[in-house]
Amino acid sequence: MTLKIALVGNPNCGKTTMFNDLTGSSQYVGNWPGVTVEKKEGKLKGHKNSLITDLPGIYSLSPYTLEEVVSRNYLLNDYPDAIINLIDGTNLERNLYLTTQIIELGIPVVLAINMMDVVKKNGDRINVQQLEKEFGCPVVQTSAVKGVGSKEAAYKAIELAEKGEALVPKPIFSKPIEDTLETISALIHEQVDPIRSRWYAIKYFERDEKVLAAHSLPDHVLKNAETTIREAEDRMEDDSESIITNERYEYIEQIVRHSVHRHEKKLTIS
Ligand code: BGO
Repeated sequence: MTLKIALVGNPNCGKTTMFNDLTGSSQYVGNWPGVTVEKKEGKLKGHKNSLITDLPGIYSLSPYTLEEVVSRNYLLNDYPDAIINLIDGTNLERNLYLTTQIIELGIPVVLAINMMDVVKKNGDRINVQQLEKEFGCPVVQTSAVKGVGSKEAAYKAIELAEKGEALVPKPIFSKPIEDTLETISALIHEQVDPIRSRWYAIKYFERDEKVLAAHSLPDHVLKNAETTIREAEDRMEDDSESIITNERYEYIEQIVRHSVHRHEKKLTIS
C-alpha cells in the first residue's frame, strides 16, 4: 500500500527545498487537473511505497484562490495518510494561521518548523514541547536548506501514516463559538465524515459556498444552521467569517507568547 504524504505550507517557507531533498530524482512534475497550477510528486528516498505531494503554497484553506482550492480539494478528497505542515520559524504568527486550519481536518500532522538556522542566529528559541502540547502533533525543527531535520519530519509522517490514527483537534475558540460549532456539528453529522466534522462545522459556520454547494443539505438543516449562525453573529456583533479569523489570531497570539522566547535586541548608541 502506498502511503500518501502531503507537504503543505505558506509560499516561501522552504517547501520546494525540502521536497527536493526528500525525493531527489524520483520526482515528477505535472499540472493539477483542469488548472495551470504545478503539481509535484515523488517518493521519499528509501521508501518505495510512499508518495509525497507538494501542494501549492497557501496562507489559508479558504476557497478564494486557485491554489487554496487545489490544496483543500486534495486534502479533503484524496485522503492523504499524513501531512507535513512546513512553517517558517521566523514568522510563526503568519504561518500558524494555516496550521490551525490543517489541524481541523483530522488528518495526522507533523509540524516542521523551518528556517531554524535563522531563528537560532537571531538568538530566539522555540519551545517544541509546548507546541506539541498545543497542537497534539509531533513538532520537528528543520533547516531545509542545510538538510537538517527534513528526514526526521518525513519519517515521523510515515510513522503516523502507518498508524492511521486520526488527529483529534482541540477547541480553540471562545465558549459561545465552540457551543455554536457543536450545534452545527450535530445538525450536519449525517452528511459529513465524522473525522472532519469540526472542519465542516467551521466551514458551515463561515457559510463557505464551495462546501455548501458540495453537500446539498436538506432545507430544514440549512435553516436551523442559519438560525444558529445568526444568533452567534448577533451576540458577537460581527459576521461569522470575521469571528473565526479574529479568534484564530487571538489563539495564535497566545500560543506564540507561550512558546517563543525572543532575544531582546539591545539598542547601541554610537
Ligand atoms: C532562495 N533556512 C534558510 N536560511 N533558508 C531556507 C531554508 C532554511 O531552512 N529553507 C529554504 N530556504 P523555497 P517555497 C534565495 O531561493 O523552497 C530558502 O516557496 C535566493 N534565491 O533557499 O523556494 C530557500 O517552495 C536568493 O531561498 O520555498 C529559498 O516554500 C537569496 O528560502 C527560500 C536568498 O524556499 C524559499 C535565498 C535566488
